[in-house]
Amino acid sequence: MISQRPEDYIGLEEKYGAHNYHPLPVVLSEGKGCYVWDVKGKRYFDFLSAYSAVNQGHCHPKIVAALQEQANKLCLTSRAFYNDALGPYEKYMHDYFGYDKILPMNSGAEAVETALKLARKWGYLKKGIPENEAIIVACNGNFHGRTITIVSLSSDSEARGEYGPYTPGIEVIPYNDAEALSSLFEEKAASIAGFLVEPIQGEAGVNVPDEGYLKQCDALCKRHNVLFIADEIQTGIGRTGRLLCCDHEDVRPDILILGKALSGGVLPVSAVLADDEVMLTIQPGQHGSTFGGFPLACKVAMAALEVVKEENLAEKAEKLGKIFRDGVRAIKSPFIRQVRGKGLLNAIVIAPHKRKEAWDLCLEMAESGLLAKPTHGDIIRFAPPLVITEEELMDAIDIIKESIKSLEAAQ
Ligand code: IF1
Repeated sequence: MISQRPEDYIGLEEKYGAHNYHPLPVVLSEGKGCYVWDVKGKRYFDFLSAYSAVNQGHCHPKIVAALQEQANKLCLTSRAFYNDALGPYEKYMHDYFGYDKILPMNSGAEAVETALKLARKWGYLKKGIPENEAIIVACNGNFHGRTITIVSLSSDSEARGEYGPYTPGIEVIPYNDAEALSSLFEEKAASIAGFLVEPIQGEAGVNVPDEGYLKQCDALCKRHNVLFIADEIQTGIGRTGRLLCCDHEDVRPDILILGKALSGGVLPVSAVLADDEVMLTIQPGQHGSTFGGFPLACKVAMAALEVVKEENLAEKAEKLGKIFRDGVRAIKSPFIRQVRGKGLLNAIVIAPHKRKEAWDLCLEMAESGLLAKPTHGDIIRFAPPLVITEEELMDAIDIIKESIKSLEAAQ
């Protein structure tokens, strides 16, 4: 179909696709750097970055070249055989992140599931938790993916409703409350294998915990022999101004979960990193995936990580994030209740005004050439590719300001 009518594409999705999303009415057809273009050729700033999977910018030439070169050589062998891409990739990841080993997967949810399986295995084989009694602790407001075990951890009725029966062996505590973790450990540490946490809760609305929270939780985990499991799928790979969000507090997770921008937004790549004591609890035949760590993903991920280093994307996110928050905070409006975030993972909490809400503001900004989407109700996440320039960022802030002012004016 070659059509420049958005409604033609929307109609096809409506008729032939599952209705598991409610997208903004924009039909995209091209992406480059921090920009995307719709089927009519209109250009937008992309301030969602596919939920932080496109940190390196759309269609980064170095990453696309790596994909093209490998795609013409060898795409997939399965793990039934060795190949000449996986070992070098695994060493690259060892050198880059400083863990003994990596278990490569595809989607973020698969990596989270893998981390939970590793934690339970370690709990039984190393910590001596009685079989089938291991507990995983998660936080209220979490988002770790969409599988049945992961939604069993969720406190969001939208994400978990009507998917029961739920996986047992789960405790959920308040986020940003080390005391709650301490009390649970006092009561049940002997059966707890792991504590799973997002260093910043993305979906919950860019919930930034108090300074020191991660450090306190890590210390509690060490004291009670519980694995500290960091889900850095959204906050990792430079997004919050450091390579990993845990780096802001010098916390080294026992299990590190990566995804999204590990791939440069080109194909699904995720990974679980851990040291031998944890990683080697899984023996041959006890876990795997057809595409996990396939040659295409290995080459793409190495290129994606090289770009992060070569273009100093974490440092850029740190600098530009401060400029973004200061710029938006300077917009005086009854719409803006709070501006929060770290690096280039930010959010505006919208106070509904004259019956106009976050969704209306997103439609207004789309009209003016900036794409962002509300997360829960009244919170809009702003997460551009980390390759955005300061000048482009200032232009984007102007669009946000103009959109807010035009909504204020509207009755
Ligand atoms: C959707 C949310 C964001 C994640 C963290 C694991 C995963 C995600 C911290 C799973 C995925 C995506 C999923 C996508 C929308 C988006 C999302 F709104 F769903 F919650 F970013 F906040 N851990 N997040 O953020 O990774 O299996 O998707 O590769 O499901 O609607 P995945």
